Amino acid sequence: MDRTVRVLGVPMDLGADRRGVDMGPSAIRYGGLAEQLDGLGVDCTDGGDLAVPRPEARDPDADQPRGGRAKFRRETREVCEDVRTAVSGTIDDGEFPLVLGGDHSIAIGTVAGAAEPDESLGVVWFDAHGDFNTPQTTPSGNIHGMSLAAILGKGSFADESWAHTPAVSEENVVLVGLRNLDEGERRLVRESDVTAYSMSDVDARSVPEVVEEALGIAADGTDAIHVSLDMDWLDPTEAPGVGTPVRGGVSYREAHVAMEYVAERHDKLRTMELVEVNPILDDHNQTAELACELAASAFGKRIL
Ligand code: NNH
Ligand code: MN
Ligand code: MN
Ligand code: MN
Repeated sequence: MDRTVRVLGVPMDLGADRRGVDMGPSAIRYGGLAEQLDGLGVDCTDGGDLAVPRPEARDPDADQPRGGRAKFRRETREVCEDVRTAVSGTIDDGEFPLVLGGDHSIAIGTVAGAAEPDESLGVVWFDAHGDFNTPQTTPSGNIHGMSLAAILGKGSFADESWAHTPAVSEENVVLVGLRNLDEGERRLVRESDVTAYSMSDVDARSVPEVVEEALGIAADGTDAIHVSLDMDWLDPTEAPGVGTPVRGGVSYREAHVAMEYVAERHDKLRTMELVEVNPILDDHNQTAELACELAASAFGKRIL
């Protein structure tokens, strides 16, 4: 890893029901992120945290899309526009943006910032969930369950230029490790041209095989790739500190192997984010520490 990593914290919890995920960036820093990267010889700077409004001070339904619900849409848009600016500025400075959430709605901003004009961007989305709801299908109104659909311009996101990023085409989007889909988003995933690997696929094959294929699809013909790691991708025994845990996730070692494959693609990797760490629900900061370790694997740490 020759580039300097710039850590960007986004203490965002407007996209999820459970408060606490806003403390994710602090917990990940406290979990030893800079030390892990320094130990690898990766230069690391800290860009600090972006400002996020407090939910109590806002009305979640103030600004709603037609025929649907997306709570705190206006605030999410403002935060994601700031994330976009911070990420694209980091890239312009020749550094590598490592974005810390916060809930997964921030991916809308990360991807918008990662996508240079006239380029194409592949995305690998490691998650128990599809994040493929639209304001029209969502059962919760929470934007963290819609972020990938937003990036792809599904439903009423088609008209929302802050969210829809045409540099990302479905053919180069891959979901890995799915095990919890709402009915409406399930249909959308199946009808779309994204590649989706469920946990059943991972079981039938293996993490190395599936992840290598996923990275290949994201990299195929694209200028760069973005890796989005929702910590609920892991089994809750390894990562209890997440807002919406789902049993049956990948193991500690499988997650590391996956990130080792990500490191093999460093020539193409443009941005990465670690999201959904909720220190209030965590056990002795174990999930945040694991996020740091996984970042180290993604930046080239090897056992031997
Ligand atoms: N699918 C649910 C929703 O739309 C939950 C999404 N929760 C996540 N996604 N953590 O990664 O609200
Ligand atoms: Mn730029
Ligand atoms: Mn997610
Ligand atoms: Mn998830």
